[in-house]
Amino acid sequence: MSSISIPAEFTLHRKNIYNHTNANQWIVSHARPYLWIIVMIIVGAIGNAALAAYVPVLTGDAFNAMIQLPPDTSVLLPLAIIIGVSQIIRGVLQLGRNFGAELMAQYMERDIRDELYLSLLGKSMTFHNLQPVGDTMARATNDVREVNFMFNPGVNLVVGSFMFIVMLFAATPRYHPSLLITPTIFTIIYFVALARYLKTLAPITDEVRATFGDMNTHLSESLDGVEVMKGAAQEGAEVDRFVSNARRVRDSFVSQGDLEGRYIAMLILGAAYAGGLVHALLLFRAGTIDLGAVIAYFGLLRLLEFPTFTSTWAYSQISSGMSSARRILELINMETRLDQNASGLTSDMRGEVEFRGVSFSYPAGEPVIQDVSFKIKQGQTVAIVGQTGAGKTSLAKLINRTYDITSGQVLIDGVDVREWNLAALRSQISIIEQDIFLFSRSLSDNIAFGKPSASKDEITAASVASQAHDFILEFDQGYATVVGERGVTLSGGQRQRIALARAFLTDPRILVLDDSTSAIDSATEDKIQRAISNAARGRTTFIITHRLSQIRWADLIIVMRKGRIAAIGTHDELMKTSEAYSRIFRE
Ligand code: M5T
Ligand code: MG
Repeated sequence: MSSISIPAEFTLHRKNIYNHTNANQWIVSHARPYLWIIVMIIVGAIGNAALAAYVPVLTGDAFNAMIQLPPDTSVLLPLAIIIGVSQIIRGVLQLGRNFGAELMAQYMERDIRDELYLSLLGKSMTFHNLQPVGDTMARATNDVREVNFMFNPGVNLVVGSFMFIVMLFAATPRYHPSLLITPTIFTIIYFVALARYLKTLAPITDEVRATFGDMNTHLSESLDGVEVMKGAAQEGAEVDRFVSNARRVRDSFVSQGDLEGRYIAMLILGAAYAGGLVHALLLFRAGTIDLGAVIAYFGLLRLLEFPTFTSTWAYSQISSGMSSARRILELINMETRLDQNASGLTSDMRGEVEFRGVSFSYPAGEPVIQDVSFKIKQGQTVAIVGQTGAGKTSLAKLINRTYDITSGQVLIDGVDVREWNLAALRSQISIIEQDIFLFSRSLSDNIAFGKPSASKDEITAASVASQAHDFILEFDQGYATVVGERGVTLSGGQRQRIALARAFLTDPRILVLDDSTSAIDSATEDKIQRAISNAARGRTTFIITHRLSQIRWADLIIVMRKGRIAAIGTHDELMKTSEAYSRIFRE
């Protein structure tokens, strides 16, 4: 149970992170810190069951006292008091058992959710690009919940009701050892039936959890793409797809219910009552036991009701919980290609970038970057141009190891990026993405995202430099305006300036600006232009752009075509040598 790092970009130093591939062991490891609660549950369950068995025993004694001649009524009051007091104590123990189980279930839910969340944050972009968000959400919410239910009511009732069987076995020999026959036969059939039931149940609960994940995937995708869907008037078709997914979830739930319904435990309970009573009466007729014993024994047999009743659904709760645990663990253990290289280089960057024969392809895809080589000095500004799909964005993402290259070398300050400590590498490189994501938090929080400790003045200064200050003040709430609330969404140009403000704050040595947005009015264009040249000052800057005004000023221009460098040089050189480049400017 040591805290071993799970395969992740960032080593997550936390307790409660386990290195397991087996879901049973994983759950046990998670339960181990709460041993004291388990003890509490077991003590509560034993006490509760023992006191439940005490009632029929006392009833039998009372009965015997009453039928003797003359009846001995003096024992009745003390017996009544003992029963009353014992049942109050039983209530307390039951409370302890239920409370312990609930506590445990909630602790487990929290720990597992923490572990899952941390592991998700630690995974590479390759993982996140391939893993559907809806399915991940289903695992992080519903499946984690199922693990909670597995402990309460699942394990709680299983432990509680098992103790009832134990107490039946403990109390019965008091009357006659042969009376154990019925409980023994019952228990054997009960566990055999249970084992078969659980075996058929496991694939069905797996199916229930999986179809639920699929439904969620579809739901989250259609909500993400709701604009596209409405634009194409495809609501009808999407609803149909959703309904068919929902039907599959329903079908799998129904087959689970069907199986639960056919479980024979209730039937064998009836048989046990009948068999046990006949047996006791035979012993009575033979004079082996007295009438009080018959009454007490029949009362004791009724202890089987609790395990029978709970077994129809408490075990399927555990089965669901284990299916969910397997799904969560599967997600946690999904491999990520990057490693954080904790012992790698952590020094301050100067910002020299070199590509040496770099090729790259997305997993199971065609190469999107092929044999790219170039070298950039510290502080230079580089423009990357080329048609859509030429690989500009992909190229930029190789610099901070969002993706790892397939072959060749990317060097920063002469050191292969894979030799750098990943956190050091990424914290000194800022990539402003093509579509800029803003969190549903205040504008100042969004700006300070990479540097939460930034003071108000720093945030304002960064916004002024990135030309965002003016439009931010136009909002009623200014910097406190929450994005995504009350209709506040930002335009592409505004988002870009927020992102630039972020970059000013973190002050990276290398800045990559993926600015493929084209049409912007000239006033804004001018502002963004000014913001960008502010940002480029004093650091190595890559600008991916279609804007001629930006290209012209670059120290170096890389023209990409189909993943390769079609031309490279300064504006003046390329105007002379590159037909493709000069054509851009003639159009
Ligand atoms: C280059 C493919 C894409 C294109 C090529 C992001 C991404 C891209 N691709 C994938 O297969 N998987 C991915 O996750 O790679 O794409 P790009 O680098 O995004 O091109 P670009 O930035 O030059 O284009 P644009 O439109 O942003 O100017 O074949 O299918
Ligand atoms: Mg792009």
